[in-house]
Amino acid sequence: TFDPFHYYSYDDQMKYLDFVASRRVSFVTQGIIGYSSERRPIKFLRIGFPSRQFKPALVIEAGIHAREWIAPAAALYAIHELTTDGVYENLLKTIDIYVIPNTNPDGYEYSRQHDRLWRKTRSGPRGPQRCFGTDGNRNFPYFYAFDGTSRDPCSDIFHGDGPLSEPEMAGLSRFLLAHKKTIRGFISVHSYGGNILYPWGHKKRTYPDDVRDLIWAGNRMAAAVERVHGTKYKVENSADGLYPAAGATDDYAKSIGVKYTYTMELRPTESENLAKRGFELPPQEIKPAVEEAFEGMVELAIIIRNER
Ligand code: 0X9
Ligand code: ZN
Repeated sequence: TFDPFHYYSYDDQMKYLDFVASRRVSFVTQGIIGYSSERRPIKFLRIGFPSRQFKPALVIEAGIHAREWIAPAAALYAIHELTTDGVYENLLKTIDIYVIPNTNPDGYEYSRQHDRLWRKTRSGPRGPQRCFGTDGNRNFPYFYAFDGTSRDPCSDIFHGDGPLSEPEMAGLSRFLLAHKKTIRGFISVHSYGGNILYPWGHKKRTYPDDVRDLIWAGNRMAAAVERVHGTKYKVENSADGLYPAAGATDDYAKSIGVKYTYTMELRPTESENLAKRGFELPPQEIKPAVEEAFEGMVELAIIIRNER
């Protein structure tokens, strides 16, 4: 049986998706956005009751950075709650939630088996030093390679051979374009820091026209997170608050017209981190971390539903 407060292998994550899809046939649909370099299928679930009326959609994408294990765990917890707790039934009659729990399966398994702090995909080798991997969150077409990225294939922020050079990212892009008419929200789940980051991310002091709406909704998400265990997430522009980094999923989603687009950096928060080891969030903390993150996601779903 599935324990949502455990770090699972990629195979076991996908087994859980298969299990949910087979058990809740009427309102859960499974799909594949594409295949990784090592040919692993990248699966997603669409959760929502069929409706004759227009339904907006929220997309939750996690795991693009291999070492951020709490991100796929949070996505699986969201699937678990949405498909087992009846309180979400009404919400799911008026909105569809797509969850892609792990967009970098090769990197994730490499982080589990060889190098805990691996970040990138596993394509390659490239260059004279025969280095592997591209930073998937630098591989998207909006202001590609503009700042905060590297052309060195050995760098942790290598942007790839060109926009969407990675099959995982090409798959995610195709998926977003195919559904862009319905997608109103997009959350890229990462760790760590305790932030809700809004666009644009490629350049400091550069914001979309509707940035006030994004800050407003981001503050509501942060308030929802805080109500669970008192954790204070910071709502900030990603370039101003962290650093400029071009070619990320959040900017790409915004650039194709998704209104409410965020990156969530889960626990540990920056202030806790001295004691808490960054990406290696201890298993005892999975539960509070995913519980609070989930409330932030639900809050955005409610906002989108109310604007329909
Ligand atoms: O650098 C990143 O890709 C993200 N931080 S992480 O520590 N998880 O690697 C932040 C991405 C924020 N979004 C943009 N800069 N567009
Ligand atoms: Zn990350």
